[in-house]
Amino acid sequence: MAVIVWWLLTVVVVAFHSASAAVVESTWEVEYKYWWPDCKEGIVMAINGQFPGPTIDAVAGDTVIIHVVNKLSTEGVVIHWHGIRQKGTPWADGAAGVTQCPINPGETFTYKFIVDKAGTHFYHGHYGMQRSSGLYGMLIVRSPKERLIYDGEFNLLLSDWWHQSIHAQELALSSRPMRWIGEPQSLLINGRGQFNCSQAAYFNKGGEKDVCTFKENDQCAPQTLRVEPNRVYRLRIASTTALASLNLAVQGHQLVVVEADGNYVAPFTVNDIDVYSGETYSVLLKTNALPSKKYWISVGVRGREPKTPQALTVINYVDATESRPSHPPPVTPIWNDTDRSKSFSKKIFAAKGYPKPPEKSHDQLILLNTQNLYEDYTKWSINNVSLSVPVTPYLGSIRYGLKSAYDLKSPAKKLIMDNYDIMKPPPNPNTTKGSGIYNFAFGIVVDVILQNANVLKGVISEIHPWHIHGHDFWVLGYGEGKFKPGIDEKTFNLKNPPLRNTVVLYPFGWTAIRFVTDNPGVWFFHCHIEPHLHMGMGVVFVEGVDRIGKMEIPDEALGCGLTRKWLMNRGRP
Ligand SMILES: [Cu+2]
Repeated sequence: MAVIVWWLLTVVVVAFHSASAAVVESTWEVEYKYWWPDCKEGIVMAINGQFPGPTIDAVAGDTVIIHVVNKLSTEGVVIHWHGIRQKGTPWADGAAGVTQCPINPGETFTYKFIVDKAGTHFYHGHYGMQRSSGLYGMLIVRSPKERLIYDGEFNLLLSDWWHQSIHAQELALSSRPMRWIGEPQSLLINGRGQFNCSQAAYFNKGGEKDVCTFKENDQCAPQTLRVEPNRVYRLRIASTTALASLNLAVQGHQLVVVEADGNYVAPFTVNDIDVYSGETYSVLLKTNALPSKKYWISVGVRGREPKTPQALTVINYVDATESRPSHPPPVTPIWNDTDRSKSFSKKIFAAKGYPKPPEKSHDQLILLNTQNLYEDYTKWSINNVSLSVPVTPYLGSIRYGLKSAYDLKSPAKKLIMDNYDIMKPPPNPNTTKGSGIYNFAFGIVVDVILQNANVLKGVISEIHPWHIHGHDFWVLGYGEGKFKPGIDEKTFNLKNPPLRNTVVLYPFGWTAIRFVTDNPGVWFFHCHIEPHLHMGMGVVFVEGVDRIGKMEIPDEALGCGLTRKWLMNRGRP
């Protein structure tokens, strides 16, 4: 009987896979290259000589195989597939120190994983601050049965750019006292921006003299998006910024938001869209404006006082007779209008047909986000633990039971909140360092309440977009001030909360999410602002320790730290 069941299962699985699944395979050489991302020479981390890296275009169910060759002469590298859940392949998640060792210079590591679900995603470096050096690209997973109807599509990968190298930035942030890296010099759309000049200078006080002088083939020249009138285009938007929260608007056009972080949402129409680092959106744009004109796409900074000019590119109707848009670009909504941002976040609901979250959770974490000092170094802490990622990847130390590889002690599940005033600087600024590990049994429902607070000095609370690896979570709600356990749970949206992998934590407020621990592995959960993560703003979720203990993890993922030693001796003392 058991044999027959096994045989039936095999037939079903094989039939399912052979119907559509393909293999998308490439070899990528990662190396530094001189580039002109914003019309000024800089150094980018390029893939196969391209910046941004190549777009992965796959269909749900496909297997993606990427052989990453590290051609950086003196540093390791990894690549994280942002939004891909890595079911059954946690070692392919590409988070250095969490799921694998950095790939050594000259060596190759093969990422092999199934893209199980359609969506707009991206990939990026996840070692030190390498994302900020330009190691990123789009990752599109198509649905074999797309439910949206549109005539064409464009990818808009948004990033921010500094003229200072990431090594100088890392040193600045890790110095005592900390030296702040400042706001980015430029914003980039698909790796292209303009420093010190404006495409829209005709409308500025400076007039013609501030006009950009790039030539069509320059690396900083914006792509113009050529569209036909009266069609529907899907804009796939992803933000991989290191710091900036963004707002995107298309002049003269409304946007219908249809997808967030790889999940369809109930469609709603807006004039502009907020995008935080780590988020992706699809919006539908109907080309129903006057076809004789050209229109700006503008991207500007929100949430921090902007010191970086808007990034601009142009929508070009095929019949346009203008040489350039005849009106100035849309003005980015004022940076500190947080209510406007919140009202946008609160418009996002799951599309029809998405699973509702479980009614109740088995476990709850309340994670207090604070800025602190550790021996006078500036740090970010979660429940008074600033994350310090160990040399040996957690996934390996847990697989092989190497308990000395990391700090086994979990941070508190909730910090005593009663006497902590989130509206004021911490009374005791000092924090501790640790591995930030929370252990969960397989198959339970976990709520996480992210609680924001005031920073070290002044009356300031920053925006933190939190991103989870290995999962989507339901966004159950946002609130002002301090979360009230036992009371605020009653406000949770359990009817149609959106499924996402990144969610924003607003200043002086809280954000609640729920997820199911259905993916054995070790999953990073962290602020997607690169300097904040560098300064310890993250935790690590371990799911199903017993199942991790039985995994066949490729040795190549673990050739460092105590796992290297273990593998050399295969556990013999
Ligand atoms: Cu942050």
